[in-house]
Amino acid sequence: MQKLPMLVVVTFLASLAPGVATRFTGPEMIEDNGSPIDVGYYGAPVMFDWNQDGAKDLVCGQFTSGMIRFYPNLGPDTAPVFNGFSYLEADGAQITLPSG
Ligand SMILES: [Ca+2]
Repeated sequence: MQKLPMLVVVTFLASLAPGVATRFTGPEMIEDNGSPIDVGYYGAPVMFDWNQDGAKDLVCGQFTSGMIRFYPNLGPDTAPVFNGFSYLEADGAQITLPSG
């Protein structure tokens, strides 16, 4: 089965101020250390400051084995930088969800 790279982010170019039109640009590949991130299908990525360092990180499911990847953001929210991931754990065990 051929996997598709995770194609996600639509760049948000607008102020959230009332009355200001929101503009979107085309999709961009999210990269980890210079290579597109590939989690298979149904990744459901979320940007959230998981490690509470002030920068939004990437948390994303992975089709194979149903594990959840955590990519800490090493850059600013406006230009995130990812360099590796770990799997989320609870009580010392990797979190897994039912997967196909
Ligand atoms: Ca963070």
